[in-house]
Amino acid sequence: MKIVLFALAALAPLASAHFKLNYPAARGFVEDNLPQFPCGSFDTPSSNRTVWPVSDGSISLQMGHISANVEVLIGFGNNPGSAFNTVLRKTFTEQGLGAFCMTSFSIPEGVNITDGTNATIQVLTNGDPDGGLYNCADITFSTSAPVPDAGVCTNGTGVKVVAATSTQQPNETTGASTSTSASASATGSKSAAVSALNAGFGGLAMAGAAALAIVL
Ligand SMILES: *[C@@H]1O[C@H](CO)[C@@H](O)[C@H](O)[C@H]1NC(C)=O
Ligand SMILES: *[C@@H]1O[C@H](CO)[C@@H](O)[C@H](O)[C@H]1NC(C)=O
Ligand SMILES: *[C@@H]1O[C@H](CO)[C@@H](O)[C@H](O)[C@H]1NC(C)=O
Ligand SMILES: *[C@@H]1O[C@H](CO)[C@@H](O)[C@H](O)[C@H]1NC(C)=O
Ligand SMILES: *[C@@H]1O[C@H](CO)[C@@H](O)[C@H](O)[C@H]1NC(C)=O
Ligand SMILES: [Cu+2]
Repeated sequence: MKIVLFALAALAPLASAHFKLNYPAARGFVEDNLPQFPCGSFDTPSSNRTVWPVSDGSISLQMGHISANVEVLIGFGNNPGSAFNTVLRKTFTEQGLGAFCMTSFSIPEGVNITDGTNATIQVLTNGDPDGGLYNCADITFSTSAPVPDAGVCTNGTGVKVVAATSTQQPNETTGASTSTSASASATGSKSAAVSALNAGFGGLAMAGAAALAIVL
């Protein structure tokens, strides 16, 4: 299995891209530091917060792995530190490379949000054999937040969401256990690998999926 993962990494240059939080704007982005809890090495809130809607918000990512688990948490206040205690979207599996925009966020019942409430969104993903990746965005809630510019919130061709095979947080699992191959074997079929092939991820990703299918 390890050998296959190394082969995948060698085949797919995008695999090193991990993931990127594009909207709301991340505190910062240093690719090599994404594994650093809680915010990919950016521990200080930005003074430049994105005004984000109280209902029907969206969060736009760039995905660099053919499959990754994703979870979205939030911490309220000016500086939640590492206390991202409220789940905005529980763990699911995303498949496909490129733009991925999650939509229809709303604040959980019982949380008291008013115009001007500050908070920080934490996006967790896996996708790497070593486990969790983190990126955070500082926001100010507003009932009159502007909609994101055209093109900010889109999905790439072949990007899709499926139920996660694990309910664990993405930083408690590795990409290897939740990859296309894992879900294919868990469901007792090759359907996930086949759909990856059909989704047109490109020759490199197809070669990787084919390698996994042969091992299985
Ligand atoms: C502040 O954030 C906005 C929206 O993300 C961005 O367009 C702008 O460049 C940022 N300004 C600074 C000084 O960081
Ligand atoms: C929210 O954060 C901004 C700085 O980013 C600050 O100016 C403002 O006072 C904060 N709002 C509250 C309610 O603390
Ligand atoms: C919600 O927060 C606002 C501002 O802090 C406060 O005035 C209001 O009483 C709170 N509402 C509830 C139901 O706690
Ligand atoms: C992107 O795809 C996901 C999963 O199907 C979907 O929930 C989301 O609404 C899509 N985003 C856009 C901008 O259509
Ligand atoms: C994973 O992230 C959650 C949410 O921020 C955090 O509570 C937990 O401690 C993290 N686990 C690890 C192993 O870092
Ligand atoms: Cu990665």
